[in-house]
Amino acid sequence: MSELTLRPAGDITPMPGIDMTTRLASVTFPNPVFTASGCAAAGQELDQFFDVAELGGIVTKSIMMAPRSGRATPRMAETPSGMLNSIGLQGPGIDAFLDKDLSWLSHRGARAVVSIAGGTVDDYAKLTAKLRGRPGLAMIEVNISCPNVEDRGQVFACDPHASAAVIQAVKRAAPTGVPVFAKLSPDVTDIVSIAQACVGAGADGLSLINTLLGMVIDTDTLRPALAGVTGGLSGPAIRPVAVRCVWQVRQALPDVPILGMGGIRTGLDALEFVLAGANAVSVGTTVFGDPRAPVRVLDELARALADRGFERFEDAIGLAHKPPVIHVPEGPDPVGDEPTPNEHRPVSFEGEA
Ligand code: RRO
Repeated sequence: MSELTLRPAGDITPMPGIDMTTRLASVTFPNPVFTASGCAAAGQELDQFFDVAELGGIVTKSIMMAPRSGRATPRMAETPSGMLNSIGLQGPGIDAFLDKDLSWLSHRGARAVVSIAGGTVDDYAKLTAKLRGRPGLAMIEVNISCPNVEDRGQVFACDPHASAAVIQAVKRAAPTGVPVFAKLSPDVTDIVSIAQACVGAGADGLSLINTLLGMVIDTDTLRPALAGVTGGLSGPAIRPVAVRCVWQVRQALPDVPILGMGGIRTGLDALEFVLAGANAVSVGTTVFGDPRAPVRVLDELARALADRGFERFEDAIGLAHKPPVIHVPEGPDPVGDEPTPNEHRPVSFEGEA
């Protein structure tokens, strides 16, 4: 890894006796809570609310080669338990991002997960090449699933061959030791086949999920609420979809690291993703209402694990895929077919992975 300035886990807020470290491919992070791409730019705005280096990582807003103003306004609409966005990849372009944002994150001692987005395979390769040798770069998230593009054919993550072509190009250009994660869309018939194509092309891990394509019509104007007509749906409304995607991909690819996201508001929401198979989680939409949410979720997750008898975060990853463990106290064997009192007790897990 090139000049990576990672803070040691000891600098992080103490957890209640839990080892919160998590490994994503070749990189070990001090804890499993990250920001989500697009919800906190490059972290500067959040730094007034907490130390951005306290999180496992800061996932930056997807960056393209050139500066881009994005879609016309209005770009946001409220939805039941969620939000619709149609930002359209607004950003300063890779050169300004590297000079201003990535260097700031590195200076702050944060672990930067840089999200990249392109219109062509070549764009992705060029963006990746620009990231070589950059201090503070912990990981690359390859956004192949932005719903807010002119042409649905540009959503690489809707097609396994297109996804694989992007990932292969990024892997060829990526700095050694920096994991490459593919960010997938839930808007496909079979997310597992896309995940397999990405891993087959060299992805070191998967980010699950991007927003779902949605639409709101304003019943006063009688027209679409967003200027871009459709947008990406995020927030708690999509959490069960996201948990399902993490579950299915973990089932099919048991050894591939997953960064899970989609409507996480609390530590228990995060725990759901972890039990489904996420090795780490991103907290996104909820920061608009509660900018301290990522550190709060981290604290709540650590406490939730402690309350359930875990000593290591990693022991909880994918646990929901295992059969429940029923504890039967020692004593004389029950006679007959009647259930013993113990059989009515809640099932408990002893943190075994
Ligand atoms: O910028 C956006 O409109 C956007 C992106 Br890049 C994305 O990946 N997901 C989303 O909901 N919006």
